[in-house]
Amino acid sequence: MKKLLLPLLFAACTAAQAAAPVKVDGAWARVAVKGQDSSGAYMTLTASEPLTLLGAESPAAGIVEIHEMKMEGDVMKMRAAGELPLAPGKPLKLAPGGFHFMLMDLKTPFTAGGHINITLRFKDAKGKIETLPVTVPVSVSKPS
Ligand SMILES: [Cu+2]
Repeated sequence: MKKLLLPLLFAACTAAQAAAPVKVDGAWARVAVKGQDSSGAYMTLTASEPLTLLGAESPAAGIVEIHEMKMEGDVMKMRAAGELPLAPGKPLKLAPGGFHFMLMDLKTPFTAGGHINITLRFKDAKGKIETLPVTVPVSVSKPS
C-alpha cells in the first residue's frame, strides 16, 4: 500500500498542472510599427485529443480575438471567428489570409527579434478548460 501512494500522488499532481495537449508549430506575430494598434499572431495547432480553441489572452494586448480572413467577391474581409474545433492529429493552421489571432489595444512594442507571450485557452470534450502558454517570436514575415 505504501509503495503505491507516492506514484499516485505524483500522478495527481502532474494531472492538475497538465497543459492542454496541443503541439504548437511555427508560431510568429507580425511586427507592429509605432502607432499601430493591432497585429496578428499565427501558428499551427495540433491537438492529441478533441478540443475546442476558445480564445487567447496576452499581456501584450488588451484584446485577443480569433479572426478569419475570407474573400467575398473581390474583397478580402476579416471577421471574428469565435471558437474553433480541433480534431485529434489534424493540424489547425492559423496563417495570414485565413484564421489568426488578432491582437488589439497593443500594450508592448511588437519589435522584430522580440517576442510576446500568448496563453491559449481550450475546452476539452468534458467541458474542462485547459490553457497553454506560448512564446511567440515577432517578425516581419513568416520565419523560415
Ligand atoms: Cu484580424
